[in-house]
Amino acid sequence: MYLLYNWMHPYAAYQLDPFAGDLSEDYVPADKIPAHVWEDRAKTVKMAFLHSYHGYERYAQPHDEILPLSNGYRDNFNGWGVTMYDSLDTCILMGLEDEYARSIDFIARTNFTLPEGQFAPFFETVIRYLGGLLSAYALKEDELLLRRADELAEKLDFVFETPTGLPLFGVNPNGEVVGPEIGILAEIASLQLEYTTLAKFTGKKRWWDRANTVIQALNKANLHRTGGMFPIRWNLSSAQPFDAHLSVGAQADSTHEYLLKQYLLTAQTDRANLEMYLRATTHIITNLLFLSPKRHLLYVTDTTLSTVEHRARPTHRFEHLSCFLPGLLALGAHTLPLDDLASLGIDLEDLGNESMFGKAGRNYKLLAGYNLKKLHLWAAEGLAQTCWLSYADMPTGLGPDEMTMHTVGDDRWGETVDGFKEGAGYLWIEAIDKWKRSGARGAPPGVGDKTPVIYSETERLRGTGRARDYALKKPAYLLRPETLESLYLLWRITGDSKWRNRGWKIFESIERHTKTPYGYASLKTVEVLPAVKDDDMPSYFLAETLKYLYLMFIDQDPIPLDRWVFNTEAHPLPVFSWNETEKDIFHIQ
Ligand code: DMJ
Repeated sequence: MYLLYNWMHPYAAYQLDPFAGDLSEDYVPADKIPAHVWEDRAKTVKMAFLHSYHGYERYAQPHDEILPLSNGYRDNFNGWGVTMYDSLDTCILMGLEDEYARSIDFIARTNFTLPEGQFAPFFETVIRYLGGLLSAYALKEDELLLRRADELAEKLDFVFETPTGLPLFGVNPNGEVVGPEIGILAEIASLQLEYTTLAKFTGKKRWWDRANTVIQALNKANLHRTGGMFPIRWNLSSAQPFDAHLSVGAQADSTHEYLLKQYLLTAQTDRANLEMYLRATTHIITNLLFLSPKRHLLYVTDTTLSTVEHRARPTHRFEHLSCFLPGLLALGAHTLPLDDLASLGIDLEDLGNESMFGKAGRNYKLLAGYNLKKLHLWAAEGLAQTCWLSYADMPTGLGPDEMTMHTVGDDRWGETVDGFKEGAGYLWIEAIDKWKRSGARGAPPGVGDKTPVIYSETERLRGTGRARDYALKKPAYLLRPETLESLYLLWRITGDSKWRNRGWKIFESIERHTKTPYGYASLKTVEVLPAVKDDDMPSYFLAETLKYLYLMFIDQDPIPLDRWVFNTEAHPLPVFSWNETEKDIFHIQ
């Protein structure tokens, strides 16, 4: 046992794991760490979960979230106890029977109503409540959970009463709805996994129809201006894009994520989703990935289309939310025959030719000449490396919510840039092309380990540090899961234990800097020691952050990636087996 805890008082006596080393190097190579140490690490994460869940139960239940500094509570997601619903499957996976049993009592009594004039946000309610119930049902087969999931979907169903079937922002279970005519991508189209699973479990085809209507409408829209990728804003009356703002971060992320995952959930039969995923990733890889000038950090940013010049401009923002992308790309590279799309009858060039997407069509041709499996995996590793460094570069060991990446000059996308010389900003795909042509071997630019850069206090105070290649735009640490989610997937997929060890280092920083007597708290900034806490512990910390950590450290994998698909709130849902019931409900081409 390498960790010393005072179990009676979980806030006290935390001692560093001697195998972890410091943040800058793999002190003890991760694969030399004995299995029993990983077991102990998993147990420590379980203790962290219990600490925060007990704090919630004691001071906040049946409200939504605990305020971990003041031991107060808040009702920010309908007031039905979102932390409880979001934590159900984590309790099951960790074997916490008592906690699970106590929450079931509450769940049986939730009435899913709201006072007049208040509205449940459709997206958040689906990913947290519905996703939580369905996942717990899949793991535990307790009929109550499915009944409640079905009831909840009935109460939300009014949101679909739009001319196109794209959902409105919010709903009161009494039938009132609310929301602008222009909807947000992540909010209107991150329902496929939950509604498909609900249809499968209940045998009600209408739930599948709800989700399929949405994604088919998006699939038929005119995506000429965005090269086949879905932009953020959509007109709910016409089901056409309202802007050409492209992102994998806030307001967009989970819709792109669900394209691959819906294909996997349906046992690789929902081909329309696979094609949409290939279009999205082709555009992301050729247009949204950049390298920073000095350290060659690979990052993904968002682009807007200038109405005057009709050219896409990168913002060079890099959001923590986007750090799910490396994990998704790795999952795609692991599960799809990306190096042999012909075996699926798919030709990348045909998926996005110039007649469909104008100039952007050329990118499909360009990527068709690559080994896509390798390319996606390189992108995954390079992006995960940058996400990890955004933690390792900080004195707290925790990553900021948003960075602005340094660039040199006005390096607009699509312009040819000039090689690898120091200071040249360039698009990643151009750098890879040059790397390929030069006959170089090994990992391409942006992929591979790099040394963390921690600024001195003087550099921080004077703002003189340039070596990191980025500035902090939103310095807060919000206990988010995305980086750990990607480290977890990369560990499971590549088997390289450096990802697992980095997960542990992040956990140590969480433990050291965010723990309070009642739970764990977000930080106002990742750059200042001693860390300054905020009175906030989002439910996703229990649903996602701690779950991915736990799954990363346990030896047996209870959620194999070929049998389960995680929804965007980390609730695992089972892949189809195509039994008779499933065949009756779904007619997927
Ligand atoms: C989670 O609620 C989900 O992962 C969502 O898709 C986006 N962000 C938060 C956590 O950061």
